Amino acid sequence: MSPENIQQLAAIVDDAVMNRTEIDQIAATNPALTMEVAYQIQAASVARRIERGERLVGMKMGLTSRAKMEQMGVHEPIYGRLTSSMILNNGATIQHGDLIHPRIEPEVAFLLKRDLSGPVTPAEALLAVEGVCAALEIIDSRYRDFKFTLPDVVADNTSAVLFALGDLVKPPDAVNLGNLGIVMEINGVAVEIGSSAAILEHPARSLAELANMLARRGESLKAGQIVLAGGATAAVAINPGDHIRAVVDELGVAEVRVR
Ligand code: OOG
Ligand code: MG
Repeated sequence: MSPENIQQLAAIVDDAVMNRTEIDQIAATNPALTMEVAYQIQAASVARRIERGERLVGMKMGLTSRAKMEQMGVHEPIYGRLTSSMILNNGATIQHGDLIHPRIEPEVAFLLKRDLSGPVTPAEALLAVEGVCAALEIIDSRYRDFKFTLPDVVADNTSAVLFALGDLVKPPDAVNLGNLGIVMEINGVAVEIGSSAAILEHPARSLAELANMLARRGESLKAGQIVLAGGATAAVAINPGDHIRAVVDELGVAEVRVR
């Protein structure tokens, strides 16, 4: 695909982000949309956000749990980029009307103290981690009916829109990171129950896989960045009036309210 085409498709997804409008899947009309091209479109669309003054604050993994893969019908981990405009304070209230068809999922986040370049093992990846915390990610695919192919969702920055981190940050070796119970509650009712073990069997594997996928494209993680390891359960649609809490064993709570 030509650089002009990549820029054009990046503008289409970026405009959909800005205008909160649904678009048709781009793979359907662009047979040349390989995964490689999809990551180039993602990078170009996020570059437009950076030009508007946003900062890159980290990266996210997606489709790292069986629950998420089955929900979306897509079966390979992917990554996306997190910018400063996506960060919510823990407990923040968001406006449902500002989003298209938002869903929420409980996650575990890493805060990096060192640069991290693949190839690395999960154990090596953990040495770059300062702390881990509970997180909630709100995803809002720009595609009609939240339906997409793998290259589509990569081009759409893996549906990223907003996320909140819990207040409690612990060193990774201070918690049983490979098997933390996770409950997502909406208005006091447990709607999803899972474990950090669902995230590629251990969240450190997700972090290492991210570094390794980035290395194949000549990129790396940087000290100070946030990494979302991927939803541990299926994502759930949110509605005005909802109060959502991700309660993670040993790591406390990340929460968001919807107006
Ligand atoms: C793609 C984003 C997946 C996760 O944690 O698995 C994701 C989607 O489901 O729309 O963020
Ligand atoms: Mg996610």
